[in-house]
Amino acid sequence: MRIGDSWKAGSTNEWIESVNPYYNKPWARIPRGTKEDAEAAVEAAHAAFKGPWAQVSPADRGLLLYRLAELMAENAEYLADLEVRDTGKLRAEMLGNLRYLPRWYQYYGGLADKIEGTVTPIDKPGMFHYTTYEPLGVVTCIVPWNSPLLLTTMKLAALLAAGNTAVIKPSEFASTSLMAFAKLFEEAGFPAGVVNVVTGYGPELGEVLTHHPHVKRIAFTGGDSGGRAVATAAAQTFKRVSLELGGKSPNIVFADANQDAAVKGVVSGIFAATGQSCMAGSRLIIHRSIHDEFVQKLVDFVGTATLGDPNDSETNMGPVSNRPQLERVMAKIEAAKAEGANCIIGGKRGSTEACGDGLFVEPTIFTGVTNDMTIAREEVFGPVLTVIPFDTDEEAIELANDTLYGLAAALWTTSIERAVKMPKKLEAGTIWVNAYRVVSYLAPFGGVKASGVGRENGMEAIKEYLETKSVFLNGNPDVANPFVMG
Ligand code: TXE
Repeated sequence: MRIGDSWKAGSTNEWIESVNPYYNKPWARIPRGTKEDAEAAVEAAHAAFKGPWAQVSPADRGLLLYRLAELMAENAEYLADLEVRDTGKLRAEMLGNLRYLPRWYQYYGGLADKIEGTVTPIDKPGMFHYTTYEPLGVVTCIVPWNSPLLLTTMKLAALLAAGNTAVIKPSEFASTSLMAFAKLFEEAGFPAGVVNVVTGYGPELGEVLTHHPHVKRIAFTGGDSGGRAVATAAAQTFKRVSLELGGKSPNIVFADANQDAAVKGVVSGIFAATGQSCMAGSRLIIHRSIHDEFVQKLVDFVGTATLGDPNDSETNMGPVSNRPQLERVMAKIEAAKAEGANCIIGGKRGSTEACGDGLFVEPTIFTGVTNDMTIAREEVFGPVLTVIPFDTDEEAIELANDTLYGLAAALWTTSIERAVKMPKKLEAGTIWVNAYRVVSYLAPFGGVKASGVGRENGMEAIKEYLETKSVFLNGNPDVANPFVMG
């Protein structure tokens, strides 16, 4: 683990095996950090915040972030390789991510010296008023296993540009890329303690990372139950929190859609990354008049998807990332069958030769689904699509919004009228029209309802890591009536 200026095993010298889900074999071991280790990391981050990091000017913070971006680009292949081994996700996707992620550090590096306060036209005679934006202090980043570096970067670039320090807690299932990434901060010239990485189990480390008085903010991405635990803990000491908790996102296909493009959009929404994406388009909401034709096209397309080695450029879908997740996905598939949904493709463990001993699940589609079935309500976080027909635009919106979640939604249409009207009616943080699974460092990302609170990416994300200070200067020689508010 990276704590302050040193590399440490856990204080009890216990280790957690990291399993490569393609071979279904351990390939690395990571320290099982303890509460004492988490405490040391928070102290190191706090010391850096009060000490050397506070001495670095905003412009120089920006230069450090640019240097980090260069190092990340130079190490893209290596970091992508670690993520593929830990998560089983396609090398093509992880390397694509790694080549894009430096943009976040460049963008926020550029913003670091543009955090300007305001002068207020204050309504108090003889007074002058201004605001400044100040960093918060130590920020805890708690991230899941599906895209460790992407989901960390969406927090870290903005929080560092704003002048905070960080303790990162990767998932116990996928820690190695963040440990390797931590090395680059030293090389880039960041003072020790600005970025710390502690590994281990969430609830154990969470007792410090979400409670410690020096932690001023928590940025969390993960499942509902982890998110609820973190938010509850944060409430005890009134820490600021952002939560990105996944979803049950609707992908709506209208009768006037370009069907071939929509088929690809639906596939990218739910089968890319083997469905292990917070923004997965897991509910296809489709106009009844094209239901049969579209579903047939989808089955034909999905039927040709190749499961196998994530390093092979011919592979379309890798394994599920870890055994507990595999078991959750299979249990949800069985429950959907028992509930009466009609499994028209997939529904089983992947068993081709290329799947070997890997944790594969076949791409699975259920028709005959109603929106009240469990399979249409709970996040599966796997390659499982439910198909729900609609008759009118109003019904499509009603079905799309009839969910606890609200991370993303997409619509496929050639009607400019629908393209303009529908986004206003959809309850989701991100809307795509004739696209799916597009993310940019420039575009705010986050959810509504049970998909969470707060936004990452884009200009406004930097404010998530800043405190506004309001300063009144009294130019009057005296104080007016002291018993009445000024
Ligand atoms: O997530 P967890 P898991 C969903 C998906 C999946 C389910 C569970 O449906 O099936 O969540 O996945 C840390 N205090 N998503 O178990 O537990 C944990 O160690 C502090 C959606 O992997 O939420 C890890 O680092 N930390 C999602 C991180 O939280 C705690 C991505 C996320 O783990 C903690 C992944 C605690 N009490 C899964 N409990 C998305 N939004 O993209 C856990 N953690």
